[in-house]
Amino acid sequence: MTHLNAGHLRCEYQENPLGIDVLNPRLSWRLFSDRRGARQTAYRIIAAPSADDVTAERNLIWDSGRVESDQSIHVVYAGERLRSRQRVFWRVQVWDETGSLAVGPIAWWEMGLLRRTDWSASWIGATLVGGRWTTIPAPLLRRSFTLDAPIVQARLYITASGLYECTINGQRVGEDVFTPGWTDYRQRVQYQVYDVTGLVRTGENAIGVILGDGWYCGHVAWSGRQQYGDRPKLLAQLVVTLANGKTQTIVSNRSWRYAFGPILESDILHGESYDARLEIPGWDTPDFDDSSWQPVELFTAPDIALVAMRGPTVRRHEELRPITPPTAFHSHQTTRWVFDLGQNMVGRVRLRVRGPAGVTVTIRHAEMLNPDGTIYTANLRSARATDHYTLRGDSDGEVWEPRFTFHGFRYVELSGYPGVPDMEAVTGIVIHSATPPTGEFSCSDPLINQLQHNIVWGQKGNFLEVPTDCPQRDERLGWTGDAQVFIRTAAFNMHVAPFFTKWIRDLEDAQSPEGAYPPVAPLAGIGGLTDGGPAWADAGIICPWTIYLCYGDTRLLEEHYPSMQRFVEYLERSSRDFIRCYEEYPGFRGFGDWLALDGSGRTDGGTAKDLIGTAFFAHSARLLSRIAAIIGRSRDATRYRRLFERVRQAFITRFVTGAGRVTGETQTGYVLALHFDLLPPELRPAAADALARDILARGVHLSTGFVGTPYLPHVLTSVGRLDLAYALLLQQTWPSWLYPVTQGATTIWERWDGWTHDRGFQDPGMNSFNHYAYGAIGEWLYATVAGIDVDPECPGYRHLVLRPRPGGGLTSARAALDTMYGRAVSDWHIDGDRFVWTIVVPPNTTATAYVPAVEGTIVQESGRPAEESEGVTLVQRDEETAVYRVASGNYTFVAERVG
Ligand code: RAM
Repeated sequence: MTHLNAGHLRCEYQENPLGIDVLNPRLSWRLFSDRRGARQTAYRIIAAPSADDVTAERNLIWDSGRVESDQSIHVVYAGERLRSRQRVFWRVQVWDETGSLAVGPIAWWEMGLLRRTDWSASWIGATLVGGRWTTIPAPLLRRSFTLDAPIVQARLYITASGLYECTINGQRVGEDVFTPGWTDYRQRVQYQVYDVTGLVRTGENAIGVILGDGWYCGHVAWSGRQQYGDRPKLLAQLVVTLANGKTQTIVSNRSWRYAFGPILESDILHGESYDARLEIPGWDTPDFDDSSWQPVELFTAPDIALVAMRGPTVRRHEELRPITPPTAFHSHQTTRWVFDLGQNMVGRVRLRVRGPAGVTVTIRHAEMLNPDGTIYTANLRSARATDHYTLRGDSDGEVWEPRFTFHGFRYVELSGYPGVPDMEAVTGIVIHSATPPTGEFSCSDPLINQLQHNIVWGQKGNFLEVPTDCPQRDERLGWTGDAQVFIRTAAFNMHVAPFFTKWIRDLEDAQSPEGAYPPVAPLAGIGGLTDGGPAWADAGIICPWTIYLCYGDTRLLEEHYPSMQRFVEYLERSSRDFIRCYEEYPGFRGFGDWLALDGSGRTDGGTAKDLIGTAFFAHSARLLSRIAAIIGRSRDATRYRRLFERVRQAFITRFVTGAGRVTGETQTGYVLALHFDLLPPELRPAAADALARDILARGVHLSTGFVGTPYLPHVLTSVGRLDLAYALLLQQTWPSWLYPVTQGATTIWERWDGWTHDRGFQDPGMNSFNHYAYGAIGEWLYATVAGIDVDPECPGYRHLVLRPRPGGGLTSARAALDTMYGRAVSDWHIDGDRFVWTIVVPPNTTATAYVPAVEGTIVQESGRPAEESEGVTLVQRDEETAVYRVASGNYTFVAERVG
């Protein structure tokens, strides 16, 4: 009898991926067992051209043989060389420590088009180009085609410069939106692959594509349109395998025709205008007569990489309904109806309306309301964020949702609405990258639970194709600093490894020839700045490192290692005596401690830029040294370790007094010095005291910005001031995490004082109410309050550090996390004198469990002395904690004071 199961098969993080271009994909699986200590001792993987072949173990293209190993994630395929379009079926067999065998289900992956010559399609489009500030209608492209025999299978390989939405015989292909995604189109574009076997048929067929401007030629940030090219273009290749053994390929080429239809304008920042009277019924079906349409234009293929997707696509997710009936604002000309969806969200509105043909309903979007209840749009800057729908006049009503735009909003204003809209008139469609939820956090304090909710919604709203800063104004860029501070929190809330795998490549694409990483990736919309400066550019090291920690991904480190080296060498060259961004540095000295409130009104805070620069130089050098060691470059590891020591010494000499004071005496200065281990050990207590004093002197308030805030609670915890970390967390007056919560925020704000009860709105020139950076506190909630953390020596949660640190008067906290190995849980509550803690350690992992137990406390597990319990070994006991090594399984520890 075996209690072991194997399942959850993944290839390159994905379930049965269709269209990958990784030649030696990595395979992962999970073990399922209730038994304590369940772990893998050996595996065998077989792969074959069909599921039947796998079952019968014949025609194998790979048989790993039995491998004595506990590795169950990222096992590299080492079979026959993979070809374009090949589908591979695979299965894993797993042996556990009792010798039991489990056989997993059969999974597959399918290769995309690996060589340029696999593409016979041409780039096509329409004639209109518009201008830098002038938009164009969205062209419809189509052709009919005949399939001569019954169909076995059909695949669509498709991409665009711009955005596409494809239909075959009038039916939508897939559910993705904003495809093919955002990359630096001057260097690379992604294609998608769809199984369209069910959409094509023997005989006459039609394929239709609507092209949108998207990031390629629509407005990006405040820099106008046509950042990459002048108009949208399509590349599509439909490959149909017929029952007669032949393959028929339909490609985008000269034979297609185009026309303009109902989408008069569609722009990510400005919105979409749709005139339903201009719809062309049946345009994407075979019977349609397109003789009045224009032949498409043909374009030479751009000399860029055509790559399969690595990250998730963007999808439509949940739907939000108004929470109250709309409020009406009447003026002599029109009535404006304002709806409240109850949640600051990102996506768009589905409109329901009934009225005469030719009536136009205008939809505006806003995150906040003015004091008079009208919508507040000043913070959108130049983004119009307005959709228009002109009715066809259907007697039973019309439903419309825009295609190629998204907005950041909680409030929706309708004007021009015929009659009185009811609650059904508006539905919010939430849109973001398909990063499945992996984490849950909750505790006994409802305000902190709301904070966690706000962090998650900030992530949803800003993980749309790339990690952006904001989703509403004329910006929405992949700010590297923001991504770097939030990535760890993001990796708790959702499965973000593929999302960052893709974006880290964008970051490398954006690296300057000198080796600098930019402030935004993809690099667009911000003019010529190529060095993001301290804490922004360093995302190029911190992000791959964090994905390694959370998902055990060493390949990502290997792939980007040369780029990371170029960056650190750039820092060496551009610093002076190891001081980065020294005062006279001629280049960009960085954004400072962005939006900290200790800078006398300046947005870059009060912490010196050379201090921040040198601290991050040290940090990046040290991380690179660790990365080098992990991927087997021990000489480099030594070299970068020495570099770290030198930068550290320069930091001490330049910024630290003999009494442990850090120049400038800002909280962020102390936080960086302590967190990056830049101080002589004997000076740490003095520095920690100075930090604590400053917090207290401000009435238990932080003064940190984007750079210092994420590390602040960790630093306080590590220097023995958990009490202060909790006090800051629970602080309700601004600046604090909970102040916006007490003001009804449903997302994280860009600024501590985005709105205050005494001053109202901050400068509308930069005041987003959906900005995840300060949401980086989420990591501390999971890792310290609830107590689930990684062990850097055993990344990917192969060994978990379970260490809840109760405090702040909380009586319970719980976190759950879907790791690569399965679900981990840490769930504690205080019950009188008892600390009750339930943990789940996934199969094939181990954990170190720290039970808070002061001297004189006895610790039991499932009703017996913990150290006698199965799967539990006492490692250490001190005045505060009992530390156990724990095998996989479920446990309940109870610590109770005796006497
Ligand atoms: C603003 C945003 C963004 C930040 C940059 C420096 O555009 O606040 O989040 O990274 O400035």
